[in-house]
Amino acid sequence: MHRRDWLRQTTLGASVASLPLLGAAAAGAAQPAAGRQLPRLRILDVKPILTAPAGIRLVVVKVTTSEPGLYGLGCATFTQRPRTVETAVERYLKPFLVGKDPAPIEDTWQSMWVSSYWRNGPVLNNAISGVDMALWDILGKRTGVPVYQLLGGKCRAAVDVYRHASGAKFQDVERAVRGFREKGYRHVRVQVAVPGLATYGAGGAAGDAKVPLNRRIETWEPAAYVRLVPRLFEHLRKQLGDEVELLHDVHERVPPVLGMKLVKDLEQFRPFFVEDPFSPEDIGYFEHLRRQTCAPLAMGELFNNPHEWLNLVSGRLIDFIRVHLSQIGGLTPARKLAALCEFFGVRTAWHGPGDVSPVGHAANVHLDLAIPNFGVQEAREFTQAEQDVFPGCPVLRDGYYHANDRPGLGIDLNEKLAGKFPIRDDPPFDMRWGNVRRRDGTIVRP
Ligand code: GCO
Ligand code: MG
Repeated sequence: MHRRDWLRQTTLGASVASLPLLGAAAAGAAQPAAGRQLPRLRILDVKPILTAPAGIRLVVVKVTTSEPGLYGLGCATFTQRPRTVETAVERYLKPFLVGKDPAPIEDTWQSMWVSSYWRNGPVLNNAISGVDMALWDILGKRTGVPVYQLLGGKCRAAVDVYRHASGAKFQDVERAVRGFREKGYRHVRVQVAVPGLATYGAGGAAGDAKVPLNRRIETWEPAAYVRLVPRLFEHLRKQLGDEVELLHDVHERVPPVLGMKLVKDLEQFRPFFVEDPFSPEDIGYFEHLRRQTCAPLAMGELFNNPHEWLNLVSGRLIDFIRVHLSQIGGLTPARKLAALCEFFGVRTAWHGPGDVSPVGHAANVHLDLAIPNFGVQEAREFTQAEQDVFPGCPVLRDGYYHANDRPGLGIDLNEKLAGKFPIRDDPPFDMRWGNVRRRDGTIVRP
């Protein structure tokens, strides 16, 4: 075949599957036995399902195929803007995907990603993630293997996790850590409230309940917090010793230079990692911090765009990548991010609190099992209602998340029951995030 004919044929946009193998076929060479081809299926439906069995607004996507009973589930949870993701899936991805083959996952990801021209944002990435994870779930079910097997198989038997301990006083946090130790946990995140201030992860002074939610101010001041947290760690190391791994989340709530000071002051207490000392907008500070401390640094739950992690990872400026899988577009980009991190000594600690659906937690666990550079996984105990709505949730035992080794992601969805836990639209989201202010009224990054 002439090169010109080949180019004309390819540039005329023949679909991927119809491109002939160049040369070998033309040359009539003996063909190696073709691999077992998956029979061609069609995507029949792409449906966003919004539910809140634990009172947290969750979004999952169900992709149904032309094979009766064969469908996949994916997490698309952007809990602060769930209805926007619902619209992105329902009005844009569904008409774009119905009729297409669910098998070419990477090609489908790439075409969804560029289909909006503008890309790498939280709403569209979550919508894409819902479909992407569902396609991996379908492929696992079709091939009869768990998704971790499709990703290269297990590198470990189970996934080491961390839980959240918090309190108003040091003794409260200490008691909570002891509780987790007794249950077999080795890693515990510790947060303490700053008296009189609304403190991330530890409650503290809430806003005035008489004021309408959208104008209810929560007050925060960074200096008191930056003085208090090292004293918390000192107390915990004295009372609990060195065995327990202690983590802390600064949650980007302090001016960058105070974030640097806090990390340096915590170094002597051997934190497992200190998370989000800076906001994504201030990642330029990491190279300064890195030169001054070897306290392990974790970053990434707020990332949507590869530009946010490329320099941090390739510059070895962080030790743990914390992205929220659906906020970057799902399992397909996350497995590549994990591979990139491997080459720069960065380990994973995927985002895993309540606003990741149980399907998202299952995807986290499958990826955690299959990558050599796994660090730790943020975990939570699923409520009974969540376990009923999502049969097959990852199981917590002895401080580990365990996958159930069923085909696909191993998790299902009881749609009827999910309907019994509709998300709240009034208010449409947790408005605290935009209402945290300094005493002088200055808005604070939450
Ligand atoms: C964490 C996070 C969460 C976020 C929440 C936002 O480390 O788990 O910081 O607590 O604040 O996911 O909706
Ligand atoms: Mg965090």
